[in-house]
Amino acid sequence: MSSLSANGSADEVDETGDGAATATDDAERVEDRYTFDDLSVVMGTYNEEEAIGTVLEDIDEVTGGKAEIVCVDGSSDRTPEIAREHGATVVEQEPQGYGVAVREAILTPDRSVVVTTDCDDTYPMEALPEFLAEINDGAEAMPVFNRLGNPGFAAVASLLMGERVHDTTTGMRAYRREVVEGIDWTENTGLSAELLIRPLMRGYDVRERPIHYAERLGETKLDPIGGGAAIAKSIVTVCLEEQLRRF
Ligand SMILES: Nc1nc2c(ncn2[C@@H]2O[C@H](COP(=O)(O)OP(=O)(O)OP(=O)(O)O)[C@@H](O)[C@H]2O)c(=O)[nH]1
Ligand SMILES: [Mg+2]
Repeated sequence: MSSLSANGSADEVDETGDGAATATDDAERVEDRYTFDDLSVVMGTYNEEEAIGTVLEDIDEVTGGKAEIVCVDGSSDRTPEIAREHGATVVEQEPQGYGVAVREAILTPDRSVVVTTDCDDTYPMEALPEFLAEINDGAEAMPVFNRLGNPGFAAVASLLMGERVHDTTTGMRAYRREVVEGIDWTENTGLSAELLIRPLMRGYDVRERPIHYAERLGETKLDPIGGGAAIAKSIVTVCLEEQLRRF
């Protein structure tokens, strides 16, 4: 995809069952490459005691302990204690849905690059170096859109946006902080779709990369019917809002 606007580029990375993204604003190109010292890995955590130790250990191992980790937690189990034992910053919050937690998680740290993920061991933390490389590449190169993977809502979103994407709902993405902070977000369950669609439709460089998606540890927090309907509604609403914004 190559729709560009004055504000530059965002990139996104994807995967094979769920996607992953990066958002970069090349209006303000960076000379130095970002490193793991510039990276915050953030997530909502809601009764994930089965998975959180593994997830946080993987992040530490892959980034040499350099990435900052932020968990916005609504748990009644031992999740927050385990997170603190692993050195993560824990923000306590009543459980109010995925997007409310992830919004807080994105806005809590102030490092230049933020990666969102789930705390259920579904996403491969080994992909973090590649995500960071894409952010660095996107900050330095011409905006490009690479398409890989193939999810469900993507077809509808692609039609509405006029740009083909393959996964609108992935929880694993990398963004340039100034991009996510420069846009008003409104969705909750559909936040992942919104965080893809708005930057893409504003001309940011969004890239998809294939990653492996593992079976979840612990129980889902998403109601498949209600959650699916909420995501579909978010996709349609956000796409229409962004189309109207162009006029
Ligand atoms: N703090 C907080 N975290 C939440 C809430 N809802 C979901 N999460 C977390 O957000 C992430 C995504 O939730 P999941 O249950 O994995 O949803 P999903 O990825 O759509 O579905 P599955 O992985 O298939 O179960 C997980 O780390 C959850 O613990 C919430 O209300 N509050
Ligand atoms: Mg999940």
